[in-house]
Amino acid sequence: MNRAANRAINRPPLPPELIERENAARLAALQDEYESLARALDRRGRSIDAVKDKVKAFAVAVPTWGLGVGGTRFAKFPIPGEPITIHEKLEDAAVVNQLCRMTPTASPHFPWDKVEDPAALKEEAAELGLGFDAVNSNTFQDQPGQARSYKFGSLTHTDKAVRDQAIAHNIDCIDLGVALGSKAITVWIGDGANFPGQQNQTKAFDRYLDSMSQIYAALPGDWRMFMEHKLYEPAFYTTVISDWGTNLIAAQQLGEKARCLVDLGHHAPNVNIEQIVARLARFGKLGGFHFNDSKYGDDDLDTGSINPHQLFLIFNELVEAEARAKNGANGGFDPAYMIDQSHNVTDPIESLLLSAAAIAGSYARALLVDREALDAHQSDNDVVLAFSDLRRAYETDVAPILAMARYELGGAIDPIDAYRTSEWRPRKAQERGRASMSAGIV
Ligand code: AOS
Ligand code: ZN
Ligand code: ZN
Repeated sequence: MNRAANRAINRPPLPPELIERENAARLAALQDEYESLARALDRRGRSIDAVKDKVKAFAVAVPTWGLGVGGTRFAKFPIPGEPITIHEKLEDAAVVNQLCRMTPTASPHFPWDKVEDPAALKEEAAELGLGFDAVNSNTFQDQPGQARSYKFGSLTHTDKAVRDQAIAHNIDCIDLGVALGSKAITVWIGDGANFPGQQNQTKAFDRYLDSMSQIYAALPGDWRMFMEHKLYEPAFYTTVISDWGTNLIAAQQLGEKARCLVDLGHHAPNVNIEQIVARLARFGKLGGFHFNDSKYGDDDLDTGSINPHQLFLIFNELVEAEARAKNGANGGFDPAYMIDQSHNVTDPIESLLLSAAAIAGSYARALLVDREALDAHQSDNDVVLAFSDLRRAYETDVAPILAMARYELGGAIDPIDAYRTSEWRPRKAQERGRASMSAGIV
């Protein structure tokens, strides 16, 4: 799906010889496993090389805020050598991409990642083989020196002066994004209320539409606006953009460039997220994803760590939508894939490597579904065979496909092992020499 051109890495953060050495020790075993899987898939009428080629063209963006160690609202436990500045975060993002070759872009967050010279930052990222994905605005917390507070809302605040400040920030983010080569802005607001009666729900939504239409008007022609809904938190009684229905209404009002972004942790428990994906895709309003996983709420756990089957079923809908788009329906299909995780107990680089593999693995499994057969079983109402088609794809171990894709793109056959051998983090602990004690929640 939406890989930006596979960029050359002029300034590789890890020595390429290290990856080559690591790969040499694993190549024979990988070839053996790949060929064995190829034969098994061949018997099912599936081409392993076709799936591998699609995986090689797949990309997902890493969040700059996910490269530092995250936390909960109770605490954060920093690790030595974690990146703090945007420059260090880009370096770590480049490590992830050098090893897995499917994360060629970073999604920045402002004002956290703001620099004086965005053109220079773009250049710096390009040297590391990175581009910039959607820019993220932040009106869910107050910044030092900020004139007006977002305590009672930002884009939906009752005071026009606060709304204007939030609108101006979003437009500022678009300008920064243009300088960085980004093509989209993601807007998530925490606006809402903690008490019944605190907020007029209709007026708040109207103010949202009005503010967003002003931001929309500032979008360059080839840009998109991703709007992220979330059921609750930080507002615990009512949230202005609480669910995909509200989000879709807003996106439809705003216009063609406005799309809904699905963060996997932003739904009520047991909601059928793959159904939401199918609906949004069908009507050309699926902007993209924030991948993560959750057990209870917006836990921001590693993608696929809790509910890998749900992730597979989401990709099943995406592959279906992609095929439909190829046949000319829906006017094209290229949702933006981003990770949005908080790495509280792991090295973020390792979590991002595992998550990228979980995401691409779900895509690969979904590609293994025999869609013609599935369609026939559905038409015949043959429940067991239809379900079995999905189950067989889901149960396929696609690890050799992912490893071969990484290898052929110049990445590591075993990224975690190569990363640990590189001793990147201990080296950065020496060089960067301090741990971040900034607030926990991201
Ligand atoms: C918040 O819950 C959302 O998931 C946003 O995507 C947010 O901007 C991101 O988590 C960074 O704080
Ligand atoms: Zn998110
Ligand atoms: Zn979230």
